[in-house]
Amino acid sequence: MHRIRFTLITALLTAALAACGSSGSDASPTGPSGQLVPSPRTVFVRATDQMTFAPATVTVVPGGTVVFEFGGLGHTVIFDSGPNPPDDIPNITVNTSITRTLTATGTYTYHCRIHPGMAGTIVVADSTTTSSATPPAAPPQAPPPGSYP
Ligand SMILES: [Cu+2]
Repeated sequence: MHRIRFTLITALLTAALAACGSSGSDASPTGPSGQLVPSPRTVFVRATDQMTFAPATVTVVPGGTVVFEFGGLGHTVIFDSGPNPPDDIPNITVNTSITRTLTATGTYTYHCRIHPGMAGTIVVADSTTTSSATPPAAPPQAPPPGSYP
C-alpha cells in the first residue's frame, strides 16, 4: 500500500518538474504592453563619485553620440566589446565631458580601468522597447464552489 502511494507521489513530482522546465520557452523579448520608441541622438553618462556609470545602460541611434561626464573623481572608459567600438578614454579624467560617436548597430560594453566593477553598456539601435512599469493585474479569482474547509 505504501509502495503504490510513494510511486504516485514520485510520478506527480516528475510531471511538475517537467512542466517547470518547459515553461521558459514561450518568453517573448518584448512584453505585451512594450512600446517601441525612437532612440535618442545624444545620451549622457555620468562617471560618478560613487564609482558607477549612470545610467549603467543607455540606448542611442546609429551615428548618435554618448557624452561621458566626468566629475571630481577620476575615471577612464575602456571599451570591451561591440561591432565597432570608438576610441577609449584611457587617461584618468576629471571635471570635463568627452563625446564618443557610435556608428554600428549593436551592444557595446565598457569599464573603468581603475575601479573594478565599474562598467556600463551602450545599445546602438534605431528604437528601443519600453518596459511597462505596471504589468496588467490578473483578475481576481472566485474560489470554486464547495471549497470551504
Ligand atoms: Cu572609475
